[in-house]
Amino acid sequence: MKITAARVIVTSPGRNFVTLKVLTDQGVYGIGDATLNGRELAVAAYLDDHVIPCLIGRDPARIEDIWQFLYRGAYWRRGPVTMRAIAAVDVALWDIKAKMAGMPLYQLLGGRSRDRVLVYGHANGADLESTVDAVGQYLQLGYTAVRAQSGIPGVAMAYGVGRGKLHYEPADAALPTETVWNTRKYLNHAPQLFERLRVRFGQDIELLHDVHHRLTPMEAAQLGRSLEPYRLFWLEDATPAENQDAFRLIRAHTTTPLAVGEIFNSIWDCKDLIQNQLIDYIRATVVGAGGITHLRRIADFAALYQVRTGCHGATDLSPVTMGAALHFDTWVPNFGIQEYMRHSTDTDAVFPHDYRFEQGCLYAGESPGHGVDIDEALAARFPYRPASLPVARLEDGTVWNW
Ligand code: EZ4
Ligand code: CO
Repeated sequence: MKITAARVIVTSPGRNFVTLKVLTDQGVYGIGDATLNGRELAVAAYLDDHVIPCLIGRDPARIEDIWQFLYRGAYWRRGPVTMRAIAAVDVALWDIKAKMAGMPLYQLLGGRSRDRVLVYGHANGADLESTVDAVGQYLQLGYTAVRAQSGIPGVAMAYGVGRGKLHYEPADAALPTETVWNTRKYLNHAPQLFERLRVRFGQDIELLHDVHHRLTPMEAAQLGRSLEPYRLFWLEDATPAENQDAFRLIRAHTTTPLAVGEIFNSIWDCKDLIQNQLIDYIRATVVGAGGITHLRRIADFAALYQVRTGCHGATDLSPVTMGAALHFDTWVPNFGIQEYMRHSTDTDAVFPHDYRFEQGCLYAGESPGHGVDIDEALAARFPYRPASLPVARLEDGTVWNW
């Protein structure tokens, strides 16, 4: 069996996606996601100029060998652009292998470890009251786990507050929108949100919160401690993770569970946090961390330390990543939770898929492969539009972590 061609499809059915389609001499093809929010064309060029020419003529069954070739062979290892390109190839090859085997992908990984995949939705509102209402809406839709983010009085455009009810799309302009951040107001406000949520909805639902890298280690420790009465499922990205020792300090001061890793792209980003037991959930995902081949290596390592998975699943991860992630989640023994932001109807139409939502859980489909395709004719009707993630500044003008 040989790879005969591969092409990159860039489409924007509501937001930008980069998709790789790998074709073979047996008529079977595979699909992979290569979307990197705000930097889409860099990955498309990396695939077109440097990866696809190396794929032609190779045996698509040699997934591990092709992964090693693209990773070690580049000499310049890791990085978000390279690793997303590798992920796209890897997921497309797993798709081909599973289609050839006539099996859903989770069967090839080792079979089912659970009946369904617990997901959490994204509730947000401009103020406390509307955020509480938004959480209520998710509960009505059947969710049992909800991430809550609220606008903060005196902070214009706080992280995580969208314009629509079920959608939140931060990449909102061709050039980065500049937002303003105030840590003091946030630290005063966040516990009030979770106090209200527990009063209104009780103790049995799972509540999550994303700090989005905004705090220093000691501020994060204070927040973790002030949220302890509300028993969060996790507190995410409490401080930037380049210096992983920072999490020792947070850990020493709070029992609130910690999640990190949506921007990680290899096991080397995860290693110290995991082996020092500084986190509880690892957020690395199929598209971000080198595909199924590499993510399962991360998950197996995490299992040694009772760290569980919590794959990133925002809307900038295409339905192809969601489909692949659900097969991964169905298999992985140390599963924790899966993030699930609903895609727009246009996105769902461009990417026909067989996963489905029911009662707060997603179910991987049973069709051979990962179960997600791309309608190329429809994709062509939604051309690429430049869209950047925002930038945050403190009130004195200092650039901060968005
Ligand atoms: O802001 O994926 O937990 N989810 C998140 C996301 C990220 C976006 C950035 O592209 O933090 O919503
Ligand atoms: Co996040």
